[in-house]
Amino acid sequence: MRQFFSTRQLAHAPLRELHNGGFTDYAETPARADAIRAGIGATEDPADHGTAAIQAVHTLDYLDFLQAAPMRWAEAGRPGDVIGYVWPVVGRRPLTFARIDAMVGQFSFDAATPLAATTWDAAYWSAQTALSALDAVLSGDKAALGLCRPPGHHAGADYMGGYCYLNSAAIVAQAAIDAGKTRVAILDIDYHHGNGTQDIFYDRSDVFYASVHADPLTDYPFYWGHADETGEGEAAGTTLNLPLPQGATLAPFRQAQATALEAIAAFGPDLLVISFGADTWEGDPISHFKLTTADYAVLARDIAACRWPSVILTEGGYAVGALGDNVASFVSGFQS
Ligand code: Q9C
Ligand code: ZN
Repeated sequence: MRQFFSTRQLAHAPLRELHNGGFTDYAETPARADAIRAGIGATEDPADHGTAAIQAVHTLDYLDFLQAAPMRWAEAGRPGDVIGYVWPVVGRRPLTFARIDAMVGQFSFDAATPLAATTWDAAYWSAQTALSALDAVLSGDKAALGLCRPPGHHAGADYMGGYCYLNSAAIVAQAAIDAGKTRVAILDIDYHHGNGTQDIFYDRSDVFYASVHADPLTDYPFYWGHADETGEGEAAGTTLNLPLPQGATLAPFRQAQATALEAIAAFGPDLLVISFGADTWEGDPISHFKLTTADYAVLARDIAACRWPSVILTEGGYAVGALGDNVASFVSGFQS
């Protein structure tokens, strides 16, 4: 399987995040990418597809914000990375702010996603990595892997959050549609619900979003990913959320994934995008499922058996010591 990664994705390296009431070491580290590379072997540099595919998903004012905010933060005399402290809960209006603190609240939904001068380039190349994996599949490969770090599935059209800035899965799904695919499915098996991906395609009947994740009543991102969120308007029924309780092992996870695959089969996709997070692993430091390294090969074989051309993109996974083996296990299941 062709695998893509750019070393430019490593420069994004926030130090701290606001976690459960205090600042802690940032969990989404460059070492995660190094660990995955050590596990999966050689990767190819992605091609530069430019910004068109990114702009097909994200708004121009949000993309301007991602690039300019670190400079504005420094101009405001603030130390460290851009991080918000106030959010427009009641409803976001398209107001234009000059003050950085107002801007960051307007374009984010949590305080766990610091933005530095190095972030834009890393997120840009993470998206290019995903687009190169799509190219491989569009040119006939059964599957390809994008090592997407920083991850993407919490980022919406005009907001960052959950360590995510540009939504690579959404960018790939939209690029596939723009390349002539008529129906694209996204299977999200990160521990956390991919609220950004869901939001981007919530009213789109040509993109099916299915997610297996920790019940948002107990786990981040809390406000999205509940079973009664199923899509809106003509897209009603094209979002499927399958929350599981903390402690879930392979058996319930595999059963939920099978439910997702059946729904995707009924939808009839031309292409599958997989948001793969290894934060479902039993030893993950911020998550609470109980999957083993060997379980990822089982899950991947179940998906590969459906025979949809598949673009695999990495999302979370914070047990750095096991991350390479976990991603390698998933890839091996796809190939066997
Ligand atoms: N107390 C991804 O896996 N922090 N993002 C949670 C829980 C944010 C995870 C804090 C977790 C984001 C891509
Ligand atoms: Zn996650």
